[in-house]
Amino acid sequence: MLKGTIIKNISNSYTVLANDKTYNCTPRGKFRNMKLTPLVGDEVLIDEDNNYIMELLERKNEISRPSVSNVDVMLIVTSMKNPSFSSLLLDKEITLAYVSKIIPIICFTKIDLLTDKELIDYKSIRKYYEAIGIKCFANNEIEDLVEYLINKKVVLTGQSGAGKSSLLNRIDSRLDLKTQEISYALNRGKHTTRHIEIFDVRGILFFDTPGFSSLSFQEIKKELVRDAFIEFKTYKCRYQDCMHIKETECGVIEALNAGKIRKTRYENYLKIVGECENGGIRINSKK
Ligand SMILES: Nc1nc2c(ncn2[C@@H]2O[C@H](COP(=O)(O)OP(=O)(O)O)[C@@H](O)[C@H]2O)c(=O)[nH]1
Ligand SMILES: [Mg+2]
Ligand SMILES: [Zn+2]
Repeated sequence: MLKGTIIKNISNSYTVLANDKTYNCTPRGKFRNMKLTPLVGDEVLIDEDNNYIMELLERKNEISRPSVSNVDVMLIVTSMKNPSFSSLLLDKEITLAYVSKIIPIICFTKIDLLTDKELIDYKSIRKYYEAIGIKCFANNEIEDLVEYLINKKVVLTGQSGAGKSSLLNRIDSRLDLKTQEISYALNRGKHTTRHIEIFDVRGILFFDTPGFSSLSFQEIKKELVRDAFIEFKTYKCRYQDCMHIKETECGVIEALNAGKIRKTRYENYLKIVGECENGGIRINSKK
């Protein structure tokens, strides 16, 4: 038996990378009875003589649509202009990453298009996220970014036109990906079958699929969203389960009023919580 990682899946065929070799395997073993479907990103044990996946190891995380597992980093490509910067979109992506137990990092793009005044805003936005512990890069800091991402499994996310394909090209110019396209793909349309694959780009393991297909919070509990606003945890509230909305003696609201929490960030928090499964305001007028 060998331990390996599933790096590709087409219907019931899985490519497993183990000790620098690839094996085309089919699932066997007890997990099949448990209705567990192997995902790209899964750590598995294989019977290398018969090309069987025998065992699925525990996942550290998993996202659906696209279905992948064991994502180390969500690389959020965030344009500062064309398309214009949206703090709400960024905070939604960060929140979904944390809710999915994935570390978000930000790569800002199109800094070169900013006026001096806009540059000041950019610096202050970046400084805030860095201060709360989120790694930030700009797309001209490629070597620092590569150094951080090396040997990690990465999902790229960010709105269309943000500069995802361009970023991959900057990381490795041999990729020569088409830019200005609606969707990016490392394996440009050679295959008609929809499949997911992991590509090694200078030692970074990129899932060839964009991040969250939907930014919906409808099925997410508001407490999880609260916990995803990681800086809120540094403030003490009177109530342990404080949602930092209307409670008295709330350290987060005090920090907000003291200018320690960005106003837009807090407003985004309220908007996102409002979209949650149990986050809306309930009106019990109907009988
Ligand atoms: N000025 C400028 N243009 C950029 C930058 N990054 C990407 N672009 C351009 O923005 C457009 C969209 O980029 P693309 O990589 O296709 O975005 P994607 O949809 O996220 O893959 C293309 O015309 C790129 O050349 C940047 O940092 N500065
Ligand atoms: Mg693209
Ligand atoms: Zn509070």
